[in-house]
Amino acid sequence: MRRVVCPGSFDPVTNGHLDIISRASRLFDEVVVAVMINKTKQGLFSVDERMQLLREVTEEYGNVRVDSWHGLLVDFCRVNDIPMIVKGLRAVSDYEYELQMAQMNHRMAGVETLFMSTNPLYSYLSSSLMKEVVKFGGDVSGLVPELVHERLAERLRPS
Ligand code: COD
Repeated sequence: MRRVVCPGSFDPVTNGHLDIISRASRLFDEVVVAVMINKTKQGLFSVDERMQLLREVTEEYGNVRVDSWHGLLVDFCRVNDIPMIVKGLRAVSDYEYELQMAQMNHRMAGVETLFMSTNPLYSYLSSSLMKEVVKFGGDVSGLVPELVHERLAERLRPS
């Protein structure tokens, strides 16, 4: 079975993330979306909430599983028998850090990283930008799944 992991914080999932996950789901037998837990960073959504949102918006793909992990991504790969990481590259600014992580992950465990170029429709999206825009009353419809849009509005603009 050809299995890959799409790791991230997903606080919350955006259409940029989803574009990469859906394209990976067409190329591989199983895509595991891993919510990586960073205990030093307080997220807007809890890890369970992020996982639930991811499950609901990826359900239609049929071969996507959502999990979480605290620690090194390569250890998650080892435990789950995953040889490859799939990442989206938005811009040159992503490249340097992503290359560093890809090389370190290969050095530590022989895990490969596949970079997919971002859909230009979503190349400027990040979870932080979505949170900031919603917080100050802006509209992010079409940039995040509708369900995420609703949850962001509930959380950041409570009436
Ligand atoms: N278009 C396409 N792809 C996108 C977009 C977009 N608009 N936005 C994000 N992505 C992709 C990118 O590939 C990105 O890497 C991934 O989605 C996740 O994005 P975020 O913002 O949710 O998550 P990050 O960048 O905070 O995630 C970083 C990781 C958690 C993946 C990384 O820090 C990690 O692997 N940590 C685990 C600990 C570890 O192993 N550290 C050592 C690394 S060598």
